[in-house]
Amino acid sequence: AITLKEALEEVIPQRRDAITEFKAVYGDTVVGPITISSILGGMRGNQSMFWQGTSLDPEHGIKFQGLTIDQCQKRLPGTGIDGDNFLPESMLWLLLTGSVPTLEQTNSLKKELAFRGRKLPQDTEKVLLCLPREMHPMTQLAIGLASMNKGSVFATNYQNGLIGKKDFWIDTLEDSLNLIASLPLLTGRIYSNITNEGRSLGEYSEDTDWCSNICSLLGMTNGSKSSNKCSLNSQQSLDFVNLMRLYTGIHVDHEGGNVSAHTTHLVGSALSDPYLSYSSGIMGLAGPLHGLAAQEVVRFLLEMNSNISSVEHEEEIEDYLWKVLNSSRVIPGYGHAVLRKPDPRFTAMLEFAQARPDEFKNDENVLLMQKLSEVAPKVLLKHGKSKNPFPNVDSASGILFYHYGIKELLFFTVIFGCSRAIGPLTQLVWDRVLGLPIERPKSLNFKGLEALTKVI
Ligand code: NMX
Ligand code: MLT
Repeated sequence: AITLKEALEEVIPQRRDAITEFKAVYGDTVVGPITISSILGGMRGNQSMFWQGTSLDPEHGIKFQGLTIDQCQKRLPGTGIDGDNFLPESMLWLLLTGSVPTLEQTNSLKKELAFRGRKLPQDTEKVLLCLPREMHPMTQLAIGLASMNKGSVFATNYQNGLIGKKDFWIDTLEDSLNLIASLPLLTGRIYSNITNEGRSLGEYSEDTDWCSNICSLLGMTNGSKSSNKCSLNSQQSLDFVNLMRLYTGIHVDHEGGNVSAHTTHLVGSALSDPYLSYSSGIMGLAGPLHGLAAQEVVRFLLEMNSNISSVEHEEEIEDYLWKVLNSSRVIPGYGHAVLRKPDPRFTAMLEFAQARPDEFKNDENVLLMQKLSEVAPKVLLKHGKSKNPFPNVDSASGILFYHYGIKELLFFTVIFGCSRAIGPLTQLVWDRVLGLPIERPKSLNFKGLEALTKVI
C-alpha cells in the first residue's frame, strides 16, 4: 500500500473480525473492581476505555503501538538526512495502521498532508482574523477548528444519509487528515494574530514536511517572510525544526484516559465530526492541570530565576518551591495521574538540550529547568502529597521553544495541540471502524453511593 487509506483498508477486515469475536467470547468477563474512591477520585485506575494506538506503563512510560520513544527514534522514517528526527507523519501512519511505514509510505503521506493543508477554509480565515489579538491562543485554536466543521465531509454525508455505519470511518479519516494537515496554517495564523497584527510570518510549501511548514509559518526558518524574526542562524533554524519534529512526534498520544484524548473520544462517540470532537479536546488541553502546564512551567521558571541569585544555589530553589507549596499551589511540570517515574518524554526533550551543550550552556532558564528536575522531586517527596514527584512532559518543552525565540508564553500549548491531534483522531477513525457506541457511563448521587456500600 502506498496511501494511508489503502494501508488501513488492508488491516480493517481482520481487526474488525478479531474484536467482534473477542467480544462474543469474553464479553461477560469481569475486569476489575470500581471503588468508591475511584468514583470520587477522577476514575483513577479504572480500566474502562478501549484505545489502540498507545499504552502507558506507570514505570516505563508511553509506548506507541508497542514501541518506546527510543525505538521510534531508531525505526520511524524521517527526512533521510542524518541527525534529523523522525517525522510525525510516520508516527501518524504507525498509530493508524499499527505498522512502521517505509520511507516511501512516509513520503507519500508527507506529500498528501502538504497538499491537503495548502489552504484554510475561507470562513475559518475570516473568523480567525476577527478574533481579539489578546484572546488566549488555545481559545483561538478551538474556535478555528470548530469553524472548520462547516466543511466536514462526515457531517455532510451523515446529514444527507449518504453513508452507512460500516463506512463512517472513511469520511472520519478524510476529515481527520484534512484537520491534521490544516494545523500548520491554523497555528501560523494564530501566532501571527498574536505577534504580527495578523500578517503572515512565513510561507507554506507543498514540497516540505508538516513540521517544516509549522516552523516556517511561525517565522522560525531561514526562508520565512518575516526575515527570520528570531535571528536564528542556519544551524539553529535546522535544530528548531528538529525540536519541533521531536516534540510533535512524541506528544501525539498518551493512551486514552488523559483529558484531551478522552474528551475527543467522548464527543466523537456522539458522532460529532472530527473538527468538533478535536476542538473539544483542545478545550481540555487548555486546562492548567493538563496541557496548559506547558505555559505555566515557563512562567514559573522565569519567575523563579528572577527570585534566586543563582541556579547553583539549591537552598534558594528549595525555599522558592516550599513557598509555592505552602501557598497551596502546584509545581507545574511535576506529577502525573498514571506515571510513577520521570516521564520519558521529558527525558527525550532534556536529551535534545544535552546533545547541544554549546547552544544551551549559557541559558539560565534551561539550566534552571535541568536543576529543578533534581531538586523538585526531593522537595515534593518531603511534601508527601504528590504520588509522583518527578518531571512530566511539560517540564522541559516550553523553555526550549523559548530559547529559540518563541517568547509568547500563552502560545506553547498550541504547539502541544498540533501534536495531540494525531493520537485522538487516529483513535476516532478506529472508533468508527469498530462501530463503538455512544459513551454513556452511569452516574450516582450520594444516596446511590451509600446504597452501594449497603450502609443504608
Ligand atoms: N505540586 C504540588 N502538589 C501536587 C503536584 C505538584 N506538581 N502534583 C500533585 N500534587 C498534589 C495534588 O494536588 C493532590 O493534592 P490534594 O490531595 O490536596 O488534592 C495530591 O498531590 C495527590 O495528587 P496525585 O494523586 O499525585 O495527582 P493527580 O493524579 O490527582 O494529578 C496532576 C495529576 C498532573 C494533575 C498533578 O500532578 C498536578 O497538578 N501537577 C502539576 C500540573 C502539571 O504539571 N500538569 C501537567 C500534566 C501533564 N500534562 O500535560 O497533562
Ligand atoms: C498527556 O500527555 O496527556 C499527559 O501526560 C496527561 C495524562 O496522560 O494524563
